[in-house]
Amino acid sequence: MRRPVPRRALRWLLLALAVATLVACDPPSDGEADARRPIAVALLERPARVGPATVEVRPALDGAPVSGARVRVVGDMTHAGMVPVVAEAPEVGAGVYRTEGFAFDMAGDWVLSVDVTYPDGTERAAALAVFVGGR
Ligand SMILES: [Cu+2]
Repeated sequence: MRRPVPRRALRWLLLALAVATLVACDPPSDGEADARRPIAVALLERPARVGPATVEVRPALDGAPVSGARVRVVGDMTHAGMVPVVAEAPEVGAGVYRTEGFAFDMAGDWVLSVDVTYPDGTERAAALAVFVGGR
């Protein structure tokens, strides 16, 4: 006589199927690159020097500039023991965002991490490596 499949095994099978479905349908998770939503990041002052700096961010969606996003820039040095520099970047023109109050406080290698929250709530990130010279 055939043994019935235990209820517990069935439950696990359903759970595994549900997880597999979620993974298959998952859009890129927050912070991942997304071909539909490229984010251009530029440092306006070149060469980069210790002191105030302006980071310009231009998020796009399907080739069009995006207004009404929230943009935040975090500057980190590539060595340990530094406090990150954090600045909000308000929109200064249609789809153009610039940091306010951002400054490099030490010469060396920096990475600018940009977090963009699109008006639809989607979060994406971009990064720019910058060498900062002394004053
Ligand atoms: Cu440093």
